Amino acid sequence: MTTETQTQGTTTDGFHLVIDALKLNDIRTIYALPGIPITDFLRMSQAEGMRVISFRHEQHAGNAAAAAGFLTQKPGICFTVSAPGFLNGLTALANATTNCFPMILVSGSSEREIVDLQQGDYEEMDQLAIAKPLCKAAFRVLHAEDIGVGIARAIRAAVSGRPGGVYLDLPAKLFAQTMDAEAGKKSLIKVVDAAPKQIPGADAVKRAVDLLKGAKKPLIILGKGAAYAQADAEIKSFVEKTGIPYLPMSMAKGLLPDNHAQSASAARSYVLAEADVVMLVGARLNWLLSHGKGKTWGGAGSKQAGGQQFIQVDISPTEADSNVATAAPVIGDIGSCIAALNGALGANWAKPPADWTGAIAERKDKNLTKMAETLAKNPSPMNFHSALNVIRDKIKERPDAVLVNEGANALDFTRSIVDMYEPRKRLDVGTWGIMGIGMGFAVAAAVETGKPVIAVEGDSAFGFSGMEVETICRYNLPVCIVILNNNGIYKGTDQNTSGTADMAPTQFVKNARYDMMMQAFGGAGVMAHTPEELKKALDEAVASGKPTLINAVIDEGAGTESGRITSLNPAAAKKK
Ligand code: ADP
Ligand code: TPW
Ligand code: MG
Repeated sequence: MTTETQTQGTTTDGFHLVIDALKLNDIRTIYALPGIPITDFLRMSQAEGMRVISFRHEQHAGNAAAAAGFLTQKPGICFTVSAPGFLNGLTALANATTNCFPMILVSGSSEREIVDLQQGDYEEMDQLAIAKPLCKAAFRVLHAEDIGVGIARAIRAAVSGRPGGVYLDLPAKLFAQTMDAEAGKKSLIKVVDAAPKQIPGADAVKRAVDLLKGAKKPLIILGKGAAYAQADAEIKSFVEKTGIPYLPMSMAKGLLPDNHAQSASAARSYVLAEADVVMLVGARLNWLLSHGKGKTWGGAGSKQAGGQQFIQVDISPTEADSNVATAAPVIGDIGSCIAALNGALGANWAKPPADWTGAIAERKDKNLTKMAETLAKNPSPMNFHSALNVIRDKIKERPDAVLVNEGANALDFTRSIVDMYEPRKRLDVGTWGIMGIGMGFAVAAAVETGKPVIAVEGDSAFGFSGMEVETICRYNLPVCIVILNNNGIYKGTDQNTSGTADMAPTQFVKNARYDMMMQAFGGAGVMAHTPEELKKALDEAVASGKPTLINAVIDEGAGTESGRITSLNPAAAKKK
């Protein structure tokens, strides 16, 4: 091992033990931002053959690690410096945990003795205590001989059961500790079966199948847990064998192609209100599904249940009954659960009643025709629809490309207009609706998949991680950023009514040249005022793989307040 030769004969040190422990567990990429005490660690990692992707802000390194975790089922690794670097990474760690993405945030920390007596060390902070409530597990390693155990525990905690974020605290002193190289090697652990299968009980499977059998209006909802599980063939087989209409949640789009005959996306409000038995597969009944009750679900009032019976396929037993009663929980990993359900369907499964599937098809056809008419229009200035029609065509042509998406209107319109055809190709703002994931996710998507990445960004959303265009150029990643630029948050037409000179809080500099930001670092920056210009620039970007930013200027009055979630604004609630 080169490690041993570089560490003077027969001793090794904390730096190399961490590197070797990661490598032993097939972790080859580190997302990071250097500084004391991890600068040398990153240099050594690179020298030892790891890919080190160095960012301009820790939040984006953390978001990249989270996306890597979602895409690969291996924990994405993010390294930061102490206190401020750690805190900058913490948002990503918390967001990963919220979304059930496996990642490990590793932060260097200051001297324990000084931190605990609060004597004012360089970047002093009790990071472990702060991280704990925001992640799935948090560990600290104080001795070189415990590095193997520390990394193994972090990996297991991140990927087993419900995946999530893990914090690993590595004090500066640890890196320089030395120990006998042979003993060091022996202390490392190769994690065996990091995410063990969890097989559902036969009675739970039978209960679910019986419920589905009796349903007149069944519906399947696929969530990002189903996409994460990489049980694509089993899920496809279950959906097609049962003939049950399904709805994909945002990041489950493409798990089955969006143009699948059983997709009920274009009749979403109809199926949610009308279904009698709903099977959730890796999807929670949180705010994104109106908590399983209220008018969305056909309930009489905003808090009343619609009378659906729920089947919940999930790895977390405590997810059942979280919002409304779960009639049939099926607890296990999705691959094992769906395989068991497939096995229990039997040979003569009766497809859902034709009046249910027929009514859905009718609404779907109507809505798809309406959408096609809207997309065919070519207004001047360009609006969300005419710009996104170009992206829609591109993803159809290149279904292997990864689509990253954030914004308000820029998010909602993209989700409904741009069809996905392959699993795990759509990365977005997730459970929190968080802004700032854009460039971190785009970098990870390019690094982990090697495929073209198209990041469709609201102009505000882009600003949260915009400086990472330098990172994209530095690593020459095949990322094309398309900014749907409407001069502001939600729209560019708000006015300051106070009489002062300031702009309204949702407004940005008019006609901003985001394209020049990309040019500043050697990438291609292009203005697009029409769908034709957008198409030309996008074709070139994807064909060349060159880092590109397309500043797509759209009608500044086209959006709505908060996109689709206007009703969550307190002022809107007051009017109710
Ligand atoms: P969405 O936002 O797409 O509705 P959520 O993030 O709300 O999805 O839900 C994902 C669910 O998937 C979580 O409840 C999580 O426990 C579950 N999950 C994640 N991975 C697996 C897996 N491998 N097997 C079973 N359930 C999983
Ligand atoms: C970390 C609140 C939700 S959406 C959005 C903000 C600031 C930006 C919308 O403007 P954009 O899109 O991107 O230009 P468009 O097309 O509607 O004009 N801080 C965080 N997360 C969230 N969600 C916000 C603020 C928000
Ligand atoms: Mg905007």
